Formats: sequence, structure tokens, C-alpha cells
Amino acid sequence: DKLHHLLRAMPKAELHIHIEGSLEPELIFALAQRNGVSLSYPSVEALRAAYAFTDLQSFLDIYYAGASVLLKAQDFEDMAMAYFRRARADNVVHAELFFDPQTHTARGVSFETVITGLTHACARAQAELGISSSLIMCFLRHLSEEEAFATLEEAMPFRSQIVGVGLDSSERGHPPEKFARVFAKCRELGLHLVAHAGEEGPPAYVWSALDVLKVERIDHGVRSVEDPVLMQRLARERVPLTVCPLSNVKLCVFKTMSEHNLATLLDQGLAATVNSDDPAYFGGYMNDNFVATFDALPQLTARHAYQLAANSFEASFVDAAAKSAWK
Ligand code: ES4
Ligand code: ZN
Repeated sequence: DKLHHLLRAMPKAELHIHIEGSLEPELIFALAQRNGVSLSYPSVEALRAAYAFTDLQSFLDIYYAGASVLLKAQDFEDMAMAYFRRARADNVVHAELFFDPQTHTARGVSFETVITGLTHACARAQAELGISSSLIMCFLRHLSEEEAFATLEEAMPFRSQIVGVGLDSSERGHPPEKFARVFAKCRELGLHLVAHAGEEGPPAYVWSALDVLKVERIDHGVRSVEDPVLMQRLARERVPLTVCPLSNVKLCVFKTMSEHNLATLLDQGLAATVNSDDPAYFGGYMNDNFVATFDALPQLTARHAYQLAANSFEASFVDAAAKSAWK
């Protein structure tokens, strides 16, 4: 119907996509074959059948295993190009891609290999598909501050290829404060700052992401609704929340989509956006996320759809001059 058409057809920006989470089982098997990597699943179907998650950690274990087929720059380029083609089909015109260098450097794949493949894909996305994009390097929060600093050091020769840094992986037990000094250094370097907070972790982690890390956007942040004072702050400062509805249901943050709080976040004046997170694992890309959310939450209207699209551009790290060219 009309609302579905609007959701699908409207131009949008994606701000929360882990590029390693866009690896479809078919591509995992193809890259495993190309690279001579053996997988612990016999088939595409068996791998896909293992995508039944109970929480964030149960997902992360299988997500890190899937990334083990990525060895060459061409693998990273192929992975990102497959994502960009899907994004184009969903009328995504700008994308900010998270990548997890530590997942790869820990396996002996160099930082240069990772960034070279991804940068090539970003250039091709612009040339072949008309999608602008940038890269956000994430630190794995279950690893140490020292390892994060070492990763930042490895990134320095490629500083101009990175728009910002983020913080992802296991949230509980790894509060933002653990990376206060790393983020202070990144801030001095002029990098944009984001962090996952309030996905499984408490509202206190959203507070410390803002006040200790000084992030500009919160990834997820859905548990902020448990703290009314935090909600007022997020609304007043228009701090963007990159919400990922299908992810939240797959990882049991909400039992069903009809319990999702996206409508509440928008109606309380927060700059919420809709994103796919790890689309190959969570059952859909951008438009699947929009359609599933609007189908489950009848209070969401065309006005909310426009608001979400506008928020995604407002919240992006595109510079002001390029933003005004969009309008
Ligand atoms: C992630 Cl859903 C989610 N949360 C935290 N870290 C992640 N890395 C990839 N997907
Ligand atoms: Zn995420």
C-alpha cells in the first residue's frame, strides 16, 4: 500500500551497519572455498539454521566465526559491494559502515588489507551506484584499552580513510569508561565519535558514553526509555539514536516487534533513525527494517517515516556543505 511504498521509495541514510554483519551465508561459503578456509558447518542451510540467537553474545560468537573467511583485500571489497548493491535497492543514498579491525588483525590479516578492500568498495559505490559512504572503525569492548590503543596506532597511516570511531561487541561488563582515554585521543585527532550503549546495557552506559566518551551519536540506546531524565537530555540535545529494530527482536532486547519502543522515542522528540545492524544475520536490510517496524506498530504514520529519513541525514557525518546539496 501507500505507506509501504513511501517506506521503500524514500531516500535514506544508513548509519548503523557492521559490514562484517552483511556477509550472507552464500558469500561465506564462496569465500571459504576461494580461500581454502574450512567451516564448521556443512552447508549454507546448516549455517543459516544456526542463526537462532538468545542474546548478544550468542550472536557475536557466530558472527566472529563467519568473518574468518575474509583474508584478502578483494574479499573485503566483494563483501562491501554486495552490501552496497542491496542498499541501492532500498534507496539508501548514504551509508556509514562500521568495521572491526581487531577481528581481522587477531587472525593475521593486516589493517592495510582490511582498509584497502573497504576503501575500494566505497569508491566503487559512488562511481557505480551513486552512494556516498564513509568508514567508522570500531574498537571491540571485550578487549583491553591497550589493544584499542594499538589498533588506533595501526590506523594512523590511514587516518584520512576513516571518518570516526565506535565501540561495539559485548556491552555488559564493559562500560564506556573503560575506553575514556582512547576516545579522548580520538577526539584530539578530530575523529567523529559514536558508541553502542543501552542495547543490553543499562541507561548508565548511555550517560557515560555521552559524558565520558563525549560521543555524538548513540548506537541502539533503546534502554534509554527506562530513565526519564536521560530521555529529556537526548531530546533537548537531539542526540541521534541509531536504532536497529530487527536486530533488537533477534537478540531478544524486545520479545516481539509490537513491543518495540521506536514510536515512543520519536514521539518524545528523540532523533531516532532506523538501521539494519547485521542484516545477513537479523533477517533483513533497511527496507525490511522499516516495513517490519511500521507493520507491527500501527501508531507509526507517514509523518514518522519522513521524520526517520530526515533524522538519518541530519545525524550523518556528511559535512554541512554536502548536506545542504541534499535539500
Ligand atoms: C553488534 Cl548488534 C551488535 N551489538 C554490539 N556489537 C556488535 N557487533 C556487530 N553487531
Ligand atoms: Zn551494532
